[in-house]
Amino acid sequence: ALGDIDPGTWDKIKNHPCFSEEAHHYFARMHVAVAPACNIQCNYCNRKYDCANESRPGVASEKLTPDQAVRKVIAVANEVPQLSVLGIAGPGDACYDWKKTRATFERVAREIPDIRLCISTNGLSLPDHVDELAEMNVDHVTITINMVDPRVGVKIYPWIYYGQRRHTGIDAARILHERQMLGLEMLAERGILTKVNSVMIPGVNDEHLIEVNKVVKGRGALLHNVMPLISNRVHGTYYGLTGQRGPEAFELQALQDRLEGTKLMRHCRQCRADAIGLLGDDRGHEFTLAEIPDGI
Ligand code: CLF
Ligand code: SF4
Repeated sequence: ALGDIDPGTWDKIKNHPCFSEEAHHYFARMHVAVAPACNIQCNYCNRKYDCANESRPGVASEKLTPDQAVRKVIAVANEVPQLSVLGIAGPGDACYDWKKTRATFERVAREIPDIRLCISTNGLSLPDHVDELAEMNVDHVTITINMVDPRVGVKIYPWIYYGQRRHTGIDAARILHERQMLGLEMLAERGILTKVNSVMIPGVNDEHLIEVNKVVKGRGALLHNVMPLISNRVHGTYYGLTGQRGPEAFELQALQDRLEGTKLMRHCRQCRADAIGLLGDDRGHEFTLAEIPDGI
């Protein structure tokens, strides 16, 4: 499936478990939850999981300072030989909570120069930091793009915070869309590999994701990962977008089969913002801060 990927790109993805399906059997990623703040509101968010920007009720992540994160990355690198990628994927937005993201990447790169750096963002603040990402050798970026039409966006995003104030309605969705498109183009210009994650929300953006797929391909995205909205019933109500159900597996697959633009990622495990290990084999519980010695 990756036959038409050029050798330079292949070299960058061959040990990234999300960007290469082959790699996910052999290479591990870890997330550090250093970025709790977010600048938009997704109707489905509960800040427990990310990359995904998806919603799955669960146990809260341990939020780390950059120093704690560096200690944790070193401890994990010593225990998990397959570790190849450090990702920052929330639990808020890694580009909005930029100081902590930047400090973490800089310190980790100093300690472990060969680890690949990866970031996941909603895209609103991304254009402000693309040059710094390039300087820090962050070569994998994921943007969560759920629409390319603000009329769809208004059903997903009640507000955004941008330019020192809150925007709502069509205005909010339009600004977010423009910033996401600008971010995509800036990454492509700099040769930073970009994946688009989309949350499939039945009745809201399911058909529309066909258009999203075409548009993001046109703007240089390497991969498109369509994930199901996870909408568990909690206390009798669905936890999704305004009580929205998630898609059935067959609905997700039927949509994926219709996407003909950019290449699809189909092995996503919708990781927690503090996941560690091979995809689908989360070892995060083995590395709580309490168990990491101060001295390292
Ligand atoms: Fe993490 Fe995301 Fe980087 Fe991967 S996860 S920041 S690109 S290193 Fe991967 Fe997890 Fe799916 Fe994300 S399986 S939720 S796509
Ligand atoms: Fe939640 Fe992520 Fe949306 Fe921010 S971008 S509101 S953290 S799902």
